[in-house]
Amino acid sequence: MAQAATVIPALNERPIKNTICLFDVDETLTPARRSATPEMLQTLSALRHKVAIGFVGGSNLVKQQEQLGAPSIPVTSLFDFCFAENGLVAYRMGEPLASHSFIGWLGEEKYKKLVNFCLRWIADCDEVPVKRGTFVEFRNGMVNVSPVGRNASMEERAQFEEFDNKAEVRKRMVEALRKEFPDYGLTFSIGGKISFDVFPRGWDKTYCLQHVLAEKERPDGVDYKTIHFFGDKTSEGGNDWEIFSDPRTIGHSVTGPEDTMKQLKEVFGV
Ligand code: M1P
Repeated sequence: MAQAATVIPALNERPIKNTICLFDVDETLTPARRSATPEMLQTLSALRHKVAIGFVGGSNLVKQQEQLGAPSIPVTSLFDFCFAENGLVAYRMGEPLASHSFIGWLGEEKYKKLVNFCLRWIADCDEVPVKRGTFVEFRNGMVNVSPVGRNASMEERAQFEEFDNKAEVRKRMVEALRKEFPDYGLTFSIGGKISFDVFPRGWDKTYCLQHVLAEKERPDGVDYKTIHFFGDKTSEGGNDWEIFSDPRTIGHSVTGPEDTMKQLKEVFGV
């Protein structure tokens, strides 16, 4: 993919005009928290010769670099558009775009109350099988909250996921947060396996579309009239739902990376 990236056509010279494909990351391009396969990277490279491509993930760019890039290959060189944290952190052709911050939007006082409530709730929740570290991960565009902690190992992640499928700790915690902070204007989104994301209403994955649609304002910019989105959490309540069902996109629901490749072959012949 890195070699092919050096010869890709300019955005306004891609053979299939005015078209972009956006992808969720976990369980769409890669298994959750794991790396993309060489086959997937090859498919994306072939696709990039036909249309513009981008990813839009809830995680931060560091994790997307680990999953999609390589030590010597920046992920920002592999996609035309990289939208980390739902597009709150955005790169276009390797260059950063303007970003907005969660803390700037919410303010320190409200943020402190929110975090204190989360930490108390987790401390009082005895049923979680094990607790590790980093129960609240502060990101630029959101906060990620995990009752087991983001330091959990792969095995502990799987254990928590199985436990939470029955216990619904995250679901109950989100209900408690909604009740406690009804006037904060926040969305709570259970998109992964051990955590949930907290961000201002509207800062879901549709946030990234403003960057895509702003392309036409650039000199020689492309007016993206066809925006495909591929994701696995496309049912209502999933963190792909809003962008999947947005009238500006054509949504594709996938069951995993293999299915994404299958659908790309059907639609684009790559
Ligand atoms: O991309 C989906 C989610 O992936 C992670 O969730 P978890 O660690 O719970 O599986 C997080 O990075 C989360 O922010 C993200 O939405």
